[in-house]
Amino acid sequence: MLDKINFYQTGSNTVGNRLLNPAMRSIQASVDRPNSLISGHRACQGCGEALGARYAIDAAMRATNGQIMVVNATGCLEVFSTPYPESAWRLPWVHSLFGNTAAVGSGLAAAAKIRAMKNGDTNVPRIIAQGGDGGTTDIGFGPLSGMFERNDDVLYICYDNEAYMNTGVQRSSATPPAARTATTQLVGEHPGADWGRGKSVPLIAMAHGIPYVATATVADLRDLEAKVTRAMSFHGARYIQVLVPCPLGWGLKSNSTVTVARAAMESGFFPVFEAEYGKITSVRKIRQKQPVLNFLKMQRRYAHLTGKKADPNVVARLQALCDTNIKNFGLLGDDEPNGVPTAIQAYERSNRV
Ligand SMILES: Cc1ncc(C[n+]2csc(CCOP(=O)(O)OP(=O)(O)O)c2C)c(N)n1
Ligand code: SF4
Ligand SMILES: [Mg+2]
Repeated sequence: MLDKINFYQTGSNTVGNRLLNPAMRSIQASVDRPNSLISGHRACQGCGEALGARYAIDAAMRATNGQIMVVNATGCLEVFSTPYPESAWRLPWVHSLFGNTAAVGSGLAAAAKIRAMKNGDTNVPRIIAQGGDGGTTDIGFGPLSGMFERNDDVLYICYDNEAYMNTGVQRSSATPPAARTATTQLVGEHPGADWGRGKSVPLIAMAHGIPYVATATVADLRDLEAKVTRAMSFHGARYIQVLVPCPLGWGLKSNSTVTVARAAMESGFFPVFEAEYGKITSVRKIRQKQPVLNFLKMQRRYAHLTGKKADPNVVARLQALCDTNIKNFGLLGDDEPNGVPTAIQAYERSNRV
């Protein structure tokens, strides 16, 4: 008897899957894809930020019929894509300072609206502001909170690689505990980044009550595309934080960017969810639960936790953070979020001696 042929790809959401119904295909599977961020830029091989930005901005272009203007904070994304006088962007794109991206986005949104009103034009360009975690969670945080509070019509995308990569891997308020960076060395009682510090900007964004907040990773690019598309269906302030592993800063093999992002998601290290007007509306469930050790083992920034001299208590502490995320966000099975999820930092702070 002949073996049954299984077209495994037919029902999968594999990026580039041309066997799917056209309406369900990734924009990258289409010959008409906008190619907003074109090849030839100078990102490192395997850069998660380049991958995330390409998918996010192409999805926004599709959702708005190409009516997008982008403001970009200083950081790797700006430096590798736009070494003056060249640029790999193929859409209207403005370089801002490191800390004022959200403010420039707010100004552009107001200008676009007024210009359209004056001209009787109904086709108002939509604005996206984007930057790294340092530019977003630290230096640009004030303008970002202002943009949220005024409900300015801007989608802000933070590409979170958990440190200031462009200037040599310094710690940001998105750097997770125990990670080695240039400014959190392996010294003292608790080597690497401090415990009980940092902040969750997605949860802070939710507390502003803005129309849309989401997290995503480059391990699920269809999910990222869907979230950007959903974000563009709202007016007002919106925020998406995308986990984008950085081979250089995390000490990864350049072909493991997606694998490590998946481990972050499947261990509960980086909870993936979306929220509307301050309430969680969906959670991307863990499909194949992984221990946090899988995530740690792939990265040299965590080599001190996986070698012979590793302290198992530190790994257990990181596992406890993941378990707290799993519980708080309801990441497993039919579990519901546990009331208003709290940041993992709250767990650590409340357990401090
Ligand atoms: C006011 C100011 N301070 C410092 C810098 C130097 N600087 C440029 S990019 C950067 C780090 C960017 O980190 P992040 O926002 O996380 O983006 P990444 O490079 O990691 O993608 C720093 C510190 C600057 N350009 N402006
Ligand atoms: S340092 Fe990291 S974020 Fe910057 S271009 Fe290289 S891989 Fe991308
Ligand atoms: Mg960064």
